[in-house]
Amino acid sequence: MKIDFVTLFPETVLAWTDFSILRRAQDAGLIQFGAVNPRDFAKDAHRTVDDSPYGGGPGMVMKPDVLGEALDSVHTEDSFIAFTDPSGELFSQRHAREWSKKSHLVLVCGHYEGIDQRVADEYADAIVSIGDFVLTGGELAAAVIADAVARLVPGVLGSPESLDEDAFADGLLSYPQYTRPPEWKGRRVPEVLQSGDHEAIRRWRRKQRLLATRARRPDLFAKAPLTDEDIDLLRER
Ligand code: JFT
Repeated sequence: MKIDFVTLFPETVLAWTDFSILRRAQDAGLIQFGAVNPRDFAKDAHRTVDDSPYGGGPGMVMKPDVLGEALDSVHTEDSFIAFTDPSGELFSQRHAREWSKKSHLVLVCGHYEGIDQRVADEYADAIVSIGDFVLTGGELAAAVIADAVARLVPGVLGSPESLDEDAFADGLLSYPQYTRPPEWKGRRVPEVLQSGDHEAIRRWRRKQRLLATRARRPDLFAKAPLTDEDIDLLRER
């Protein structure tokens, strides 16, 4: 799989894909990241990429001609082109799962007040926001999306079992994790995790996931399909 960013700040965005797990995934040939800079497609000596908005208002808007040429240089028939935008639909684990199956993902990061609407009208397969808060540009949002997608590409994570217990894998939050030492600042690791009783551990973890989801994310809990065992676990004291 290849993920290309269209961004005025290619080094900044690629810094987030070039360490740790995603660095190893690239070295192993599982995934490639690239970036094209719209400024390289500017037509004037000042390499202008933005202009003032029609109709007036604050700030600058990214020019469609320059951004269009940048996109034409990177996309193919097989590309899936996603724009980050604070007005986009909310990006979720469902998008991450779907997009991890694409052969070529192009993530368009705008800056300033935004991008001329005609660029998305012409090219966008999806327009997404990473959350209900406001950033200065699309770069951080695109890096977040690339990270969420790339870790789902087969082989990128060492063991595929670790995906099953991700928050959201089955609509529940994750259980709490502990490692040595068994006591720290007077706080003890739950006894059951040191018991070696794998069935008891499985039940404890499932219960923790149910309780955490009910307490912190009632929206997810309301949608979660509960088994008979789940009902029993929630009835226990
Ligand atoms: C912000 C963004 C996302 C996402 C793309 C582009 C320009 C700056 C801006 C800020 C406020 C209003 C434009 C972007 C985001 C998010 C994404 C751009 N800006 N208009 N902010 N917050 N969750 N995804 Cl292009």
